[in-house]
Amino acid sequence: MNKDQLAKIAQAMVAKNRGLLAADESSGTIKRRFDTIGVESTADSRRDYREMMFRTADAMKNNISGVILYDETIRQNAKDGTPLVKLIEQAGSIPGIKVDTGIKPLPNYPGEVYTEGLDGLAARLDEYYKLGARFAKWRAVIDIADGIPTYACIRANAHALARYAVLCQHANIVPIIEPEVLMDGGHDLERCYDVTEQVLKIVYAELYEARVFLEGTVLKPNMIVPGKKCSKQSSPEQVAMQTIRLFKQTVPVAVPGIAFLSGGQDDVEATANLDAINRMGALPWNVTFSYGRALQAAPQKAWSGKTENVSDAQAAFSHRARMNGLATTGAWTAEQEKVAKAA
Ligand code: 5MM
Repeated sequence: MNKDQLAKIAQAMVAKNRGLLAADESSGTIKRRFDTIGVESTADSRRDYREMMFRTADAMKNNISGVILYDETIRQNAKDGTPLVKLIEQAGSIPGIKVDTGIKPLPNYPGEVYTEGLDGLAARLDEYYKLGARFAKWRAVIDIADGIPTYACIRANAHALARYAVLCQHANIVPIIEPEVLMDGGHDLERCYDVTEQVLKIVYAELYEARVFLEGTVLKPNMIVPGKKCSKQSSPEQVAMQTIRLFKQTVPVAVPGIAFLSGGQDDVEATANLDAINRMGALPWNVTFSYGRALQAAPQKAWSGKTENVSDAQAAFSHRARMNGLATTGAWTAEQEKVAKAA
């Protein structure tokens, strides 16, 4: 294990003004996204769409520190034959790879799920390293509802995250630790706080027991937000205050950075919340984004599968990447969104 290399990559992933593009939608998820814009999901259409983003020079150079790829994408070439991984590297961004194989129902625990993918992972990581991946992602999913999550579910998922992290580091790949507490329900902000607190405490206990090198990791958590169906929604300042209050109690300062997921927040909301978090004063970690939907919704719609829409789609991607880049230093304002729209 090369600890210096791991620490250097982890720091680069969370550098100021930049963040991660989560483009690792599995085939089922990208098909659902394409269905909404009337595009058939084929290997070529998925390639064209992702190539459009990776060739958005200003966004990739200035605001995207790394891209999380799916197994199919890390092996694909652009239309002109250049490997997609090379496009990312040429822009000065870091290629990464999703290595979990998805969620399955957790036996004996109705309504709860467990993330799979540890079998054969060491060999897959060695191959991904050769293909250019320098970091990886594994997502654990924790739902909130009556009687859940259970301790058993959190513990099983945290244990898998720790096993994955160790294997990554032995392959010289930085593990992104993603324990996502879903925001789908009707729960309030306080309940999100309590569940995320339990999850983060158990995750860091498991990482400690597995002897994970924390300086060579990046945390990808949810923000502390009320469920989407909760009648009482929160302002960015409330979200920021509770998120930072909790993270100061649960995330060791040895962790170089926190890259939030958007989790179903709309794109401007995800930017405003990240910005408010970065206005909370000096923080012990760099705090940035690892957004999927909140970075891609606008360019996806603008693209809609048509070559003639590529420059509009790239402009939309560029804009969202720049807004989120500003939010990593607390320099975003709602005004900048309006100015860009008017232009
Ligand atoms: C891009 O979506 C990722 C892959 O999801 P599936 O395995 O379900 O296809 C997802 O893990 C994503 O990286 C995170 O949830 C963050 O994305 P959002 O859209 O929540 O920012």
